[in-house]
Amino acid sequence: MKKEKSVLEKARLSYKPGMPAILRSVISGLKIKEEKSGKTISDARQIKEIFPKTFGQPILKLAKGKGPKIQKPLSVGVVLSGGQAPGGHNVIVGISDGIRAIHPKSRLYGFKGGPKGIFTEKYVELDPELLNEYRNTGGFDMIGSGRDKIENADQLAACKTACEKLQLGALVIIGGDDSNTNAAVLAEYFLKEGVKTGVIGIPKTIDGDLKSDWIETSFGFDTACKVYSELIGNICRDALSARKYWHFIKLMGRNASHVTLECALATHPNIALIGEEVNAKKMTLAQIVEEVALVIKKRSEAGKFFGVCLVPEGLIEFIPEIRILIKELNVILAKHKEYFKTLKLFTDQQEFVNQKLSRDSSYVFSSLPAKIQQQLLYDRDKHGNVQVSKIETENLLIEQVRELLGEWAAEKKADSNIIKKFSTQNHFLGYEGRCSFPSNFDANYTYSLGRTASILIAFGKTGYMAALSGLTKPADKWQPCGVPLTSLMNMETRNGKESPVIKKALVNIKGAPFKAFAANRGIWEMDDDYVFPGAIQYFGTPAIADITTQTLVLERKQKKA
Ligand code: FBP
Repeated sequence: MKKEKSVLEKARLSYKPGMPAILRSVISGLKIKEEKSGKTISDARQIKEIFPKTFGQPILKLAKGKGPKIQKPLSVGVVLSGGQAPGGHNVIVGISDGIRAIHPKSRLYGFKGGPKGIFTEKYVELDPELLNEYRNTGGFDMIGSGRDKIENADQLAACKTACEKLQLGALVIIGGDDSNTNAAVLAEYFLKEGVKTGVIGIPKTIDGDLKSDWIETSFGFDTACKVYSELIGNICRDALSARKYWHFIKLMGRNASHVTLECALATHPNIALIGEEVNAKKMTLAQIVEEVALVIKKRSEAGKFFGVCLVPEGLIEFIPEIRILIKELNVILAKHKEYFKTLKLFTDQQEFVNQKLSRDSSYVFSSLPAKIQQQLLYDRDKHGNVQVSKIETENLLIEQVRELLGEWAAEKKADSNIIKKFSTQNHFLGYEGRCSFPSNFDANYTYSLGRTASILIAFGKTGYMAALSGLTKPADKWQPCGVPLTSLMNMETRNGKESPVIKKALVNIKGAPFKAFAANRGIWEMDDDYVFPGAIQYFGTPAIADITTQTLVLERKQKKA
């Protein structure tokens, strides 16, 4: 049965994504320039030891020149990994169009349900007709996604079998930092084993924390921030109209606070907490609570019993005492995984971890509300991360702020209205933004990433991430590149052991986006200077429909200066 399509979906299917002019050239008219050696971020010695074959590869830039004559069709596999991000389908469509432009008989296979699809050999052939149904759409439903890791010997060997059976010339892994770490591991393993499949990564995550000098942004960040900013703007206007609620809005972004920062720049809330600043200032939970309560007090003294406070979901891990607690819990839960599973009652779990935690952490743990304690004990994801989207940080803040305001009122440090009129609404904006139709920026970016990957594949590259630079320019001026995956890596403790991983790019508090925020937040605290971005525009003047994030614009400006 044919599925009903919305009016917008039908219109988006025929949108022609913008792409770098050079990607329109035939492959025989293209060459790859090697720019400079892609060094690792840090821990070069260990990374080189672990990745002897892919370490130290150069940065690649696509240029016009005499290119290869591809006589044989390409055979490529693709997998979506991790959380959804707008534009995933367009990457796949871009790869398909790209490899078919190189050779019309090329074939594309989609592994289903994430990396597990590779090692369990669950795949589907993606023909152009099927792909036409997904052009410029949101979601990952074409082939699904998953958070499985490709790390142990059996999984690596099973990937080898799958790729060899399908005679894949390349495998494209569309994912975040963890998934691209897997891509680096697989590329190295395939070279070591003499497998002919190259591995190419694509930078995906709404969190915006997979970036470097060469990877200007991850796809999905632009759209997700625009969706959240629209909703935050609407909430600001509601707060301003009703003048009776404080809205606490938790925003996705497992670690970094890029999403919160971008949404703050786009909407001017009264308060926006930035995890990286909390970390730099080594703020305790009590200090954060006091900072928020002071703004509420100042506004109430001006007769404003309403406001909007943005809370990044990763905040909790930036609070030094809680970060230490989480680290200890991660080790305890990894070490005693099987035993912990047998503890069915929360009180037993509480008692068990309290015995194992250090004295300080046990104190911090016990001082948290039971609900938060419970949420901190939820299963880690497949990469050993605490699932911050399940921790109700916004409610923790509301509870603790309410308590402090109550104390101030009781001690006559504040008018009693401060507590009487403290009425709150809590929100969590996360999943709402991950499967939206990609903005024009993301539709163009993802399609171009897919096309870039197809060129890297045709040139037989492996261990690279497809990238585009110059993203604040119109799409036809973007520069396609290849960035060595190992150049993005450092050593970190994961599941209690030192491992090579792609380093997360956190908010730089010396960077231009944070500085722009810090310069204005004092004004936004008291003045109701809210901005209402409205819904994403997919058609119309490029000045409205094609704009990208302030984060990208400010960062690029800073880089040029
Ligand atoms: P990726 O890093 O895989 O892109 O996922 C990011 C994210 O959307 C986070 O913002 C969020 O904390 C997490 O996924 C939620 O995970 P899940 O989809 O498993 O609930």
